[in-house]
Amino acid sequence: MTINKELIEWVNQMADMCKPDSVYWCNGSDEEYREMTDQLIKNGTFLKLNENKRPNSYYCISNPADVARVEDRTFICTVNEEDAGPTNNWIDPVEMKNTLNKKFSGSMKGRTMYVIPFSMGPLGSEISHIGVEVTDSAYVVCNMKIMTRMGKEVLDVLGNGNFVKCLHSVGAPLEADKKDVPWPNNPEKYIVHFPEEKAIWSFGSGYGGNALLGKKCFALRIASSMAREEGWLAEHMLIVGITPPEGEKKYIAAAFPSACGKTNLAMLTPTLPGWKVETIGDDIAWMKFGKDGRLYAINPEAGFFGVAPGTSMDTNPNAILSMNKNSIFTNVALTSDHDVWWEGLTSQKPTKLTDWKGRAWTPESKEPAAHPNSRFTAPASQCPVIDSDWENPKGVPISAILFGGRREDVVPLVYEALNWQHGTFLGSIVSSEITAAATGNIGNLRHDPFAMLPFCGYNMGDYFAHWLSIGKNADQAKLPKVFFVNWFRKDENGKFIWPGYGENIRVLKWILERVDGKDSVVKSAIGYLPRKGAVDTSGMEISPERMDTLFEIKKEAWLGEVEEIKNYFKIFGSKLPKELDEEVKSLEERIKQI
Ligand code: TSX
Ligand code: MN
Repeated sequence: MTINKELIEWVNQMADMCKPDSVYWCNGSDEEYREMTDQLIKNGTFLKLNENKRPNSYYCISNPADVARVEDRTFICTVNEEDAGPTNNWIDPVEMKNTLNKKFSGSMKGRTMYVIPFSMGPLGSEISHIGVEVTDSAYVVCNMKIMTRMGKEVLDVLGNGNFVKCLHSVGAPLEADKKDVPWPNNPEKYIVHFPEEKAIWSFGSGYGGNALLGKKCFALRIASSMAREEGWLAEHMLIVGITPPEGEKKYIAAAFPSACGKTNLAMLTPTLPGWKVETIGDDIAWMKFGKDGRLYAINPEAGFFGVAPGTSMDTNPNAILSMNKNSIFTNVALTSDHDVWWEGLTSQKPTKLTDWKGRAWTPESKEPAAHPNSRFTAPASQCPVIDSDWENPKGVPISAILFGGRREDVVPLVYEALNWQHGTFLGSIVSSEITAAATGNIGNLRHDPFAMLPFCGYNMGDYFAHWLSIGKNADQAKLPKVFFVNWFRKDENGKFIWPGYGENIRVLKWILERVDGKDSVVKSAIGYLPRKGAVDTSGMEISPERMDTLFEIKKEAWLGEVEEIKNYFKIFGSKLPKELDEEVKSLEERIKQI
């Protein structure tokens, strides 16, 4: 199986603690996948979807108490509390290990412990890293098969090398002769990271980022901490290649908070004739400098774990086509002919459905048929616009980095940072208006620096400093240019001014022209704005006056924004890099001069 003594020893230790009935090493084969899905069907966890409509695809509903990431149960356990910082929950690692040793003791009784060797990133790429997840959930194994490169080949590449230790248990030991439930979990949940040990211990949840440990836990929280040590970047960013009608393809990376349509931008269907957008990834980017001094990015994942509601042939046809086979659906609604449905999939609601709680549903029902955080798990290789270089071990060179948020006022459609330091400042001030009632008061601003608030595995102040140092140590001419975008500005009647979606290619076009050095900007108090007429609106119904409102810089509103930023920056205390403090102050000075 493996020659890696440390791995064998660790698996033995975990089995001694968790006391599973058996230990199974996953090989990643299609045959193994079939055995797992058969078993999940037998257990009532999976339902096979209509083979004629959606081959080799499965339907699954979770326990209603286990439907999303649990940020208040997520911990960064560093020796020093300051290393976790003000945006993370911290507990002393020794104390946490004590607590968790008890939780995991016998937690896999009556179950199989699956050992999943996986690679984040193309096998053997210098930017990739290997993890091993041990889990008592076959649902996790099936999802990891789609979301990562998983199985035997990974052990060959690993050899005697290092790996990230990922321990997962749903925390529901099975008593002898007791029948299992379809979605075992534990009301007490712990999503725990030990960055100094490169280990993850996750207890009690079987859902998404809580349980598929390669994604948020490893590829963002642990990897961000590794990246800081080793001088690279692990970011919550999509990556796309953009090809002009008669021009060279360029790659950009973009970070947005949730509910801003990251997956939609990652698979954009451009409205401008002759333009092409191709997908490298929709969620995570690992970026390292190449020998030529440019920043190269890989997508560490192999699949999409996307929010289903709102995804349709209108909003994101390439996502819909990615999931037409070999996919898993969790907490969406089930149609009478055993296919899937969710709010926004079709304008006409089906007359009869089974909702995500397994109840009969009709359009008159009070609650949505699909859970708002319901998901599709689909292989990236099935995306019709997947980039030919998406598995290139070298990665793709990044020409521009975009930050953005959902802001109905104040923030223009697009502007460009003055330089890398100012770009780092723009990343640090990312914020979004809250759209989901569950997350807080609708309309309130939630600061989400670099869209990394729930995903930074160390002190966010040190993270800002890391971004600054990346810029200081690089060849300035080869650094990506930084931009800020906002698709969500509204007019005085509360209507979106910009049509968004495929029309966003017009903004991307301007960005690529800037990368090419085109003189299409005016300097403003907040950064470079497009010159009048520089954003291509040909064939689009939008008046020049309405375009102007998209770029309006309101003095009073921006002074309010500065106060908001200054106030937010206080939480970082002495960890706030002086450069960012200087950036707020000079922004304020420039606005006062308007
Ligand atoms: O994903 C979105 N994008 C990016 C697309 C590449 N959404 C959906 C956000 C929730 C996930 C958007 N919503 C975008 C957008 O650019 N813009 C908007 C706002 C909007 C919504 C509806 C319309 C226009 C703008 N409809 C009409 O104009 C008819
Ligand atoms: Mn994400």
